[in-house]
Order: sequence, then C-alpha cells, then structure tokens
Amino acid sequence: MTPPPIDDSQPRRYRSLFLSDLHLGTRGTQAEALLEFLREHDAETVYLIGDIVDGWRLRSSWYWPQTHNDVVQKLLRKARKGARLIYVPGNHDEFLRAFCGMQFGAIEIHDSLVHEAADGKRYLVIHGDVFDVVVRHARWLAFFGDWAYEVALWLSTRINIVRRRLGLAYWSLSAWAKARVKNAVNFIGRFEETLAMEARRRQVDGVICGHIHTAAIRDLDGFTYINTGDWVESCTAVVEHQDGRMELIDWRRHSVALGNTSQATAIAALPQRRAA
Ligand SMILES: [Mn+2]
Repeated sequence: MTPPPIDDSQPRRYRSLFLSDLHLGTRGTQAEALLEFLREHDAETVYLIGDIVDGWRLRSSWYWPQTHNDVVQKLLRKARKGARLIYVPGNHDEFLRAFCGMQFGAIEIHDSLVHEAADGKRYLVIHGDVFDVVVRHARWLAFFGDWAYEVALWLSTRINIVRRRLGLAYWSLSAWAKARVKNAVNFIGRFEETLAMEARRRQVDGVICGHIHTAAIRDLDGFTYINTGDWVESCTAVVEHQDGRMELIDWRRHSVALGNTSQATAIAALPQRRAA
C-alpha cells in the first residue's frame, strides 16, 4: 500500500514544539540543520527550554554568524504568525532569568512552568541545571531528606552565580559525566530520577527539560521524563501531536544539511516517523 501523498510545501503542524540547548553564539551550533528543521515544523506553542543563546561563551569571544541570526528571525517569525513563544532560560542564558514572568510581544519568559498537554497530562517545563548539585550529592541528600534538597537547590544557583563572577566556567553535569565515561550512564540516570522526584513534588505527571544534551522520552514509575536533547550534537526536538502524544524527532536522520544527500529520502522517511 502506498502512503498518502504529503504536501511538502507546508510545514508539519503540531500542538507544541520543544527545543533546548541551541547554544547560539558558539561554533558548535548546528544552525543549518536547525533552520531546515524550523522550516519544516510549526506549532501553536514553541517552548525554548534554555541555553538558547550562549551568553557565557559570547562574553569571552564574540561569534555570531548570519545563520544564528536567521535562527532567531525564524523563531520570531513563528511568533508573528501567531505562535506562542515561551522562553525558559538555562544556565548559559541566565541573564534572561531577570525577566522571568515578563512578556515581550508574543514572547513570554518563565523560570519554569507547567504545560498541559491535549490529553490532560501536566508537565513541568524547566531547563534542569538547578538539579546539578542534587544529582552530584544524591546519596547524601536522600539521607537528609527534603530540607537538604531545598538547601541544595538554593546553593546550586548561588554557587554558579559566584563561579561566573570569578570568571569560572559553569559546572556542567554533562561535561563532568562525559569525562568519566564509565559513570556517565549512572549520572544521566540519576539526573532523570532527580527530575522525576521534582515532578512528584510539584504534583505533575512528567517533566520536559534539557541541559544534559541527552534526548529521551522515558517512563519512570509512572512519570514521564522528556529531554529535548540539543542542537550541538544530537539535533533533536520533541513535538506534541494534536492528541497530546509526545514524539522525539531525531533530525540527524532527515537533515540534508548534515549530509543526508537525498532530500527525497528525507521526505519519504517522514510519514513513517509520524506514525511511530
Ligand atoms: Mn544547561
């Protein structure tokens, strides 16, 4: 049976689109692939879940090519055409955290917020960096309980403010875990568990975050852990279908910019991915 023809001139339209860790302003950003992805995917609400612009890196050396401008323009254009654009700052764009709760035209800035999906499921949307300290000291914190957990979250924010003032790099969980490859799986697992714990505390059904650059949609004891990945290595995003179903899109498998030589192959693969 041949699949029904799809109209390739129109972008695929979703209820929501979740992106994080673009790290615009660094050489690592896969801007071409991202532009391609944004051309083909539209949504009623677009969530930008932190580390969108890399302020830490821009402070030390200015790198802002035209393609990075194009990404920003493309996102603003979606807002002009009626999309709700929600920006949840991360640690690399924490300068925007001063504007949390404010609205600039169609763009809203939130420290974290709850997304209600079409199926009624409620997700906490948060970048995730604040849990670094909790993840590092998980065993201790489990021992001391809720109070220590609160203190650790508070400390995590303060420690990195101080580190930045001293000109030190942000303490990155993913970089730290990668340097200890054997433990990386362990630590990613612990990050996921910590976020699930936070979801439980806030009485939501799941969490949608970024930060560790490892995309996933996982069920953890009834909680849904969703990580959008990044646009440095993985080139992934999460979409919510009209019925509330969440899907992880691995754009590397479809991107022409990333070396997929046949546009036809990329497009032919899309209907299957949609049905998955
Ligand atoms: Mn981050």
